[in-house]
Amino acid sequence: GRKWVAVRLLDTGMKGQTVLVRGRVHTVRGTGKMAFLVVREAGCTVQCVLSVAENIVSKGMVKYVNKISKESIVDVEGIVSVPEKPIEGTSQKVEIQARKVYCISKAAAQLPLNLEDAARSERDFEKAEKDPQQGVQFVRVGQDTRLNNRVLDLRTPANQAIFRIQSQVSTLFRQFLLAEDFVELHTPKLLAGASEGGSSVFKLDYKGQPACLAQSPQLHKQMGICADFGRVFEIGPVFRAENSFTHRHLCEFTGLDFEMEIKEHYFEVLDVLEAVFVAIFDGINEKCVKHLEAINAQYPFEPLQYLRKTLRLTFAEGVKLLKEAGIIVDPMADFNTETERELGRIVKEKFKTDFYVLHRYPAAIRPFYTMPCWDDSRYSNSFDVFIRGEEIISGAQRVHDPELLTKRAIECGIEVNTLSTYIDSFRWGAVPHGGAGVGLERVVMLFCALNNIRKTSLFPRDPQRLAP
Ligand code: ATP
Ligand code: AMO
Repeated sequence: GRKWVAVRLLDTGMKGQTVLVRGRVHTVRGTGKMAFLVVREAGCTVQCVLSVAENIVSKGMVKYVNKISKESIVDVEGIVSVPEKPIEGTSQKVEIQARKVYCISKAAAQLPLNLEDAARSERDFEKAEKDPQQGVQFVRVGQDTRLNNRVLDLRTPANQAIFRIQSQVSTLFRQFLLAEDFVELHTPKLLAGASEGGSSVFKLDYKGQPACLAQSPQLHKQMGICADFGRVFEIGPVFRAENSFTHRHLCEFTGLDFEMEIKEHYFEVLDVLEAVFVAIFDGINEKCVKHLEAINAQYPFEPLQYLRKTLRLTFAEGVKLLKEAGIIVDPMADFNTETERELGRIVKEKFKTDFYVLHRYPAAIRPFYTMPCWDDSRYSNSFDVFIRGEEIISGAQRVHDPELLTKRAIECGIEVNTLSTYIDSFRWGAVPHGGAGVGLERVVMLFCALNNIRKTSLFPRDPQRLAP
């Protein structure tokens, strides 16, 4: 019978048709005789016009619609029409000449943030400040107000787009790996000990036993390899009791992890990883055009530049590039955030890419499970991957010899007793293997050049935030 249409699907081809749409009251303005109701659904907007002329709707109906509070849910029945020029501030090219409006759920009259303000770009604010004659008063919505009222904040077009892109990233990751013969596993998140070093672990009581929240699926994804799954991956929560309050650290994030048998060289892991990411970037650019536009409208950014064949530099080459630019760093110590960014700028300039791999890190700055290089044990078969000079991925070949693994754990000051079942899995024969861990929120943040990881975390957890 009745034709329900999603707001985003309304187009000029439906001219003259009677449709039903459900959405939120984005804005409503009117006179005694007319009401202009902008209905929003999933970040897309359409104008619905109510007019008493020619007895299309009653005066009472216009009055009623003018009073519906913003963000209420309404059903609108009407005829699709095509205005001469697109209605400013709406995303769809059509209008609806409304016949009936039903309010399905009323929103509170006072909202903690104004959705129109929350969707404005920095450019809008600058324009309004330069041009006070216009008399428009925009209110900047601060990060805490947004995060405290995240459900409302998430309704903006840019936020809708961010999380739809995030969903694409994990979908593309999963699809690519499944096609490459990987198996999706789910590893435990309650563990007896730390997997990435003790300082950033959440401790808890497990029925009287000391326990931790998993800092990564590291140990169990490797045990999946020892259990003969050959190639495994997981998409799941990762917990880190980070102390630092930075733009790129969360206390809970989503890890995209994989682990695989290595036949000859850790470059086999990089081959898979780089192919996955080219597929992810291509996939977003192809499938998320509208979402990228919505993000750009609020947070303008340069599109990500990446090569068909990803650039691989050794850590030592990175040190050399920095030196040539006059930046002297300790060749055996990790780069700090500023140096990483600087190297990102140098690489972009020289190789025309925002996405690259740095490998063969000094062994001393990698986790205990990392395989040292066979030709020089001061270095390791490890890598980090960067977007715009910031780390999104860490990975390596792993030590699969139980004696060496025990020795490395002790040297790194890890409590070996909590690792005994992990180390034991290598005593029953273990194939050489390696893998990587990706931070999903960082991928989306850096793909879109956003300035804070809280923008790409649905309900962020940081050292000061445990709600909503
Ligand atoms: P990984 O755990 O793989 O290293 P990460 O991106 O979380 O991933 P960190 O180990 O936290 O990296 O830090 C990497 C580099 O960033 C370090 O060398 C450190 O110098 C720098 N860094 C970390 N935290 C901060 C901070 N709060 N402020 C400034 N720099 C930081
Ligand atoms: P690492 O500790 O580097 O490696 O973590 C892997 C990736 O996870 C992301 N990440 C974070 N994202 C948000 N907030 C944080 N606090 C945070 N910490 C890390 C980053 C990082 O590159 N077991 C190894 C991976 C492996 O070798 O397979 C590991 O956990 O994007």
